[in-house]
This record gives sequence, C-alpha cells and structure tokens, in this order.
Amino acid sequence: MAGVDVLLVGPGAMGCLHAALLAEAGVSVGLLDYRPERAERIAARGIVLERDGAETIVPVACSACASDFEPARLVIIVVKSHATEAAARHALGACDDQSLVLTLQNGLGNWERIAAIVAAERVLAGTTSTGATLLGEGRVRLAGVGHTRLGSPRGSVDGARWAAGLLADVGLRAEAIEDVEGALWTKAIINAAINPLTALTRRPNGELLADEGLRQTMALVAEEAAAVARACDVDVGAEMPSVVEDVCRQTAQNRSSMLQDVSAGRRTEIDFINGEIARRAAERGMPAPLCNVLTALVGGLAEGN
Ligand code: KPL
Repeated sequence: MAGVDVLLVGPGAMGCLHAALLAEAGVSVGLLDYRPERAERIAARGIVLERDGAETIVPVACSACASDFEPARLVIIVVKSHATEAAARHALGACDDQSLVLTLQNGLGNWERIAAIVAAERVLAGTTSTGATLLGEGRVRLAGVGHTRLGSPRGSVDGARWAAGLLADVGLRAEAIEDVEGALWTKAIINAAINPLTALTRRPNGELLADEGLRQTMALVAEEAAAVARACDVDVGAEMPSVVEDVCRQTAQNRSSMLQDVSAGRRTEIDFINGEIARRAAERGMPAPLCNVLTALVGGLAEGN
C-alpha cells in the first residue's frame, strides 16, 4: 500500500502534470487510473515531464486499484467531465472521512456530482489556467504554470486554504477564494467561447483573434454565456469578451483541450460547457442559440471521428 498525501484521479494531461510536479517537489503522490495495464506501464516507467525543451522522468505510484493507496489527504479529480461520477466513486476506495476531494475540471456541475457521492463539506472546487499537453501515455508537456483558484462550495474555507497552500508550496500559484461559483462560471465562459471555435476550425487559441469573424463570434458567445451566469445570480463581471480575448492572447500557442480531444478522436466536454450553459438558460426560459448551435456542431464533429 502506498501512503499518499495527494491522489490524482485521471492520467490525462492535468493528472500527469500535477502528479509529476508534486512528486518532484517531494510530496507523496499517487495516480489513480481506471485502466490496469496503462497504470502498470506508468508505474513502471514514471511520468515523462517535458519542460522548456528538456525531459525529466518522475517516478509516481500509479494503480487502477484504489485500495492500493492509503487514504489520501487530498484527492484531485481531473478526469473529463463525463467521467466525474465514475472517478469519484472509484476514488472513494482511497478516501477516509477526512479526505478532501478537489475538482479542477473544466465545465459546470462537477462539484455537485461529486458532492452526491462524497460528503459535500469535503468537496472543493477550483479552476486552473496551467497549460498542459498530453504527448502520449504518461507523457506530458508543461505549457506554462498559470493560476489555480479553489474554494469550498459547501464547507469551510480552512480546507481550501490548506489545499491551496499545498499546491502553492510546489510553485503552482494556487490561492483559496470565497466566490467559487464566480470562478467556475468565468472559466466555463472562457471555455465556451474559445474551445468549440478552436475545435471546429482546428486552430490554436491565438488564431481566433486574427480572424475578425471568429473574434466577433467568440465575443458574442462570451456575452450570451455571461448573461446566463447573471440570470443564475452569478457575478462574472461586465467584460467577459475582453477577458476571453486576453486568455486567447496569453495562451496563443495552445491547442485547447477540446481541439486536443477532437484531434485524438476522444469525446469532448462540449455537453458540460456550452451544453450545460444552454441547459441552465433553458431552465430560466432564456434563449442561448449560440451555445446550442456550438454544442450541436461539436457533438456532430466528435461523432464523425
Ligand atoms: O482551459 C482551456 C482549455 O484549453 O480547456 C483554455 C483556457 C482555453 C486554454 O487552452
């Protein structure tokens, strides 16, 4: 049994990156996969971390069996949103009644789905702008350390402060915040405006600014999604189109996670981003035509892969 402080659930780009950075800094880390053969290969080889053109191999305990790990103090769920419930149930085997469970996933509704499985006061939710690209199995490129903001939607802020401190200590620029919903919606709006357009046009984020039609479409999606947030009583600030443009500039070379998914023939998170925003708009009798159209187009694209 491996005694771990932090258990990452999901060996995708974010899971591998966080596991490698934490392990490198001396934190005891585990990585929980759902595919036993892949977990064995990652455990045997370690995680290959590419950073500034150089490669480091970081040994990490990896298994598909949660009971191989002693209860973790912090469990970080970084699977795609369609796998949230399965991942949270799987991770229960490596939790005790003190373990905090943090979601750093894209999309809306993840912490609520986790809180239906783990006691809600132990669930943390956050966003990260740290960029990672999965280059292959257990092989990840750090595209840049961004900001990680996390809070406790139903618990006390102490757990969030402790978790943010742990991540900040390894250089992950993490902070605890009060307004978790505002942060989650802001990130969801950024993803709703950028990700589908990059997936449909196969362009990196920065190129959306170079094409006037795409830039305007991105702004309209951001405005539509921000109006839905406000109708849900979430304060996302007035300038979402310019926030989205800033993110495009800062991540100009990035291939968005949705473009990476479409290129690899994987299911995308469109239903949990634009689809979920449109669903919440419909609940309030609001139209969200752009989010609906983008959900249908990216959904159709994924099926064709
Ligand atoms: O979060 C992202 C993603 O790709 O999912 C952005 C911010 C758009 C960066 O690529």
